Amino acid sequence: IKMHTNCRGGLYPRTKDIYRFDVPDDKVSWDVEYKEYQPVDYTAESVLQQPPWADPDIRKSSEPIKIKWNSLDNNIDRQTFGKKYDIYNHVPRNPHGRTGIIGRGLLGRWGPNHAADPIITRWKVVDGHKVKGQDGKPVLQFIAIQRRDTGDWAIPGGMVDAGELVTTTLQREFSEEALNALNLTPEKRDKLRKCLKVFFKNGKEVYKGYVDDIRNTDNSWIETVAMNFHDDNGTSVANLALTAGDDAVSVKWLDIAQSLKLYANHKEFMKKVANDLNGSW
Ligand code: RP5
Ligand code: MG
Ligand code: MG
Repeated sequence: IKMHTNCRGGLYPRTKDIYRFDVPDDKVSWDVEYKEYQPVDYTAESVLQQPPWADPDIRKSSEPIKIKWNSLDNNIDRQTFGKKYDIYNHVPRNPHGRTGIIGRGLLGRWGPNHAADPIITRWKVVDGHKVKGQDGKPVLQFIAIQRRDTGDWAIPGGMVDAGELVTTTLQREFSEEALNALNLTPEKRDKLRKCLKVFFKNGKEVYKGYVDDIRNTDNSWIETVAMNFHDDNGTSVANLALTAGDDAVSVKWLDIAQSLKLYANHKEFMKKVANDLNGSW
């Protein structure tokens, strides 16, 4: 298991005074004893108010709440892409180790919080010619958004709603964040959905698993399915007018290269895409 780094140390996102308990590299694994470990307990107010995307606070409830861990719990997918997670003190334990914080932080679900990441690519073309990178291979570009919460450039991904198909999440999040679909009239949104449907049919899986996200805690973490949708001849999605929407403040085509700096472990996904399409890295 690859060690997480983004969800360790420092101030927890969107708080002023919630600091993670320090977890040095050699104390990340639960298999290693860490006697001094005293993680802070934090769950954001927005989560405690229990919106539809959040679980109840099982540790504080008077009557027992039945949650089907490691399975499809009615509409909520509590399965992990990794090995089954353990339950300690009635709550799931992050399979990637300590984070210095217990509770759910900004995440709604105990255990895995499922997301989907649509990676839309095209070849970089200038004056009708494919641009080549230093390695002599053609340069790829992907549609990136700038996140409102951290300012980082990222894939326009989002959370899978309860009962939602991942294929739906991929297209919906892309439309909301990169095309500002939430600001369209219902008729126009419907038209857009039908147009995109064809393009979103041919996806290739790039990654499936744990995300090293700054919001992860000892009890809640993000897992994602990243899919690549490639416009090889630049005739469809490559020509879309991009407008940032929802939790994105900017959107643009970004060159895929080793020098990229992206949110969470999204750069890892880009390397895989460049490799799969034989593009420059
Ligand atoms: C990342 O956060 C995932 O890879 C996905 O891109 C995103 C989902 O969270 P929101 O964009 O909904 O905040 O961990
Ligand atoms: Mg979103
Ligand atoms: Mg998002």
